[in-house]
Order: sequence, then C-alpha cells, then structure tokens
Amino acid sequence: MKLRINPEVKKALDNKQPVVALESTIISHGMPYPRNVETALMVEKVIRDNGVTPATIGIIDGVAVIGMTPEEIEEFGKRKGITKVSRRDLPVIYAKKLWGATTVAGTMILAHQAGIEVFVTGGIGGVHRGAEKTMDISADLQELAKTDVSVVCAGAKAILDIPLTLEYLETMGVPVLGYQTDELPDFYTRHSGQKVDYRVDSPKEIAEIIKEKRDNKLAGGILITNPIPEEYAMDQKVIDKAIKDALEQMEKEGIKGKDSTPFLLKTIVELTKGDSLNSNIQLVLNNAKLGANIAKELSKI
Ligand code: PSU
Ligand code: MN
Repeated sequence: MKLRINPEVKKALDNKQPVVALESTIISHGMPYPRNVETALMVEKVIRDNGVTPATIGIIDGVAVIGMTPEEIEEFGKRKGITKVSRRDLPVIYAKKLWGATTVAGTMILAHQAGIEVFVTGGIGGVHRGAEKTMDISADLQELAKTDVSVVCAGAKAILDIPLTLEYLETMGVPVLGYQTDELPDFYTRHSGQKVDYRVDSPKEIAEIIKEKRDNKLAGGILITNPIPEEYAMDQKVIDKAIKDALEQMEKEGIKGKDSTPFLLKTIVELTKGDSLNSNIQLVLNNAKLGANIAKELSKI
C-alpha cells in the first residue's frame, strides 16, 4: 500500500486523536471552481474548529494522499482531466501514476487503509432512476456493505431513486441512521417521505453504534443521514422541476455511467441559477460539524 499520510494526520492517528476523512470527487467533479476549493477549505476549517483533524483524500501521480495540503486542494479544484476514482479505478490509476479524485467508495477504501473511521461528504451515490433498465447503481452502496467506515451525508442525492436505494442498503446490511429525524433527508430538502431504520439524537449515540459494529466484527459502514438546515433547504417544487429537466437533458445528450452524477449536479446548478450549489455547500458544512463530533465521541470510548 502506497499511502502518503500527512504528518498532522499521522500524528493524530498515532495519538488516537479524532480524524475525519473527506473526499475529492466533490471538489473536482461535484462543484465548479473556485467555490469547490473554497468549500473544501471551509469544510476542513469547520472540522478543525471542532477540535478534529481533517484528512482530504485523493490520488496524486498514482500515490494515495491522506490529508492534502491547501495547495493540493486548490490544484484538485482547478486541474482538468482528473479521473473520478471508485474501487474499480484504483489499480489502474496507481499503475498509470495518474491523478484521481476519490468518490465515496474510493475514499472509504483509503480512509480504512489509513485507519480513519469517520468520513464526511454531501450525498452518497445510489440506485439511479431507471436503474431497472440501465443497472446504474453506484459502487458506493457495495462499499458501504464491506468497508468499515461510517459516512455522514445529507441523504442520497435527490437525483436518485430513493426507495430503491434504501432497499439496496437493506439487502447489503447497511444501517441507515437519521440524525434527529425519523425520515431520510433528501439532500437539497429535509424530507423524502421515506423512513430511516433508526433515529439517533446525539453524536455519542452514533459513536456507540459504530463501536458496537466494530467490536462485533460486523463488516461494513454505517450511513448517518443529516438533514440540511431548514434555512438552506430548497423549495421542493423548484428542485423537483430542476431534477426532472436535468434528467431529460441527460437522456437527450446520451450521458451515462460515471459521467451521470457530475452532469446532473452541474445541470441542476445551472437550472437553479446557483441555488442548488448554495444548498449543497451548506449541507456539507453541516455534515462536517456532525462528523467531527462523532469522531470526537468515538475517540473517547
Ligand atoms: N455528493 C455531492 N457531490 C458529489 C458526490 C457526492 O454532494 O459530487 C460524488 C461522490 O463522490 C459520490 C459520487 O461517491 O458523486 C457518486 O458517483 P456515482 O453515482 O457515479 O457512483
Ligand atoms: Mn453509476
């Protein structure tokens, strides 16, 4: 394993201090420059302000980096042609010595190898609408089933088929927790109409569940879903319409596979004149705070 662990992250891990992992696909494929970089740095700041060490993960010249520097984050935000890296891409990117932005799945693998148990993102990939025909199901779901990293998110992205995503997670044995909610949040909005498996009300309670999973050798992650703060949530009608239009445009342009999620996110930002980007940024910051507090509680028990 060729991991380049940032000295600050290494020190925290060696001293059993809390560390939170962050992904890089959200930087290079999820948001436009320069707000992607601003957001990534703000997320790190929120984590630090809560007394936890952030580790933004990505691949530079074929080397997995655990804890990028601000300069590297800037480069990830600007550089063209960085490969979006999920599990299947890792060996190729290493051998070809390329740059890779890690998805939820890719980041979980590397976080686990580095010994990081908590990971914060915006939304996970899931079962796409129309998957009964396209079979487009994110590798994030398989990863949650086997890799021991807990993921804090604002629900599965609303562009997905949420009920099918929940069914898939159930089949794969992934616990889905709702933070201070009984309902699965819907990324841009607080409500999806779908129930979560369990409601949890404090970071401590979540840390105890993570510990039980670890102690009982139940492989895989836990999905912690955290609703976007009310003041930043989008109008349901506006976002529903934007998603519908973006999906139609995707179909027309024949966009498929790994390009789907970046295309949809970008088109929705355009259609909502930037409103969805603002919501996306706020929900990630909100997740960073929760993730940091979970990591802190976990380091105490
Ligand atoms: N959440 C966001 N923005 C993103 C993503 C998630 O707010 O860009 C990324 C994550 O990296 C996630 C990926 O793992 O989209 C899912 O891609 P796919 O559907 O191709 O597996
Ligand atoms: Mn896919």
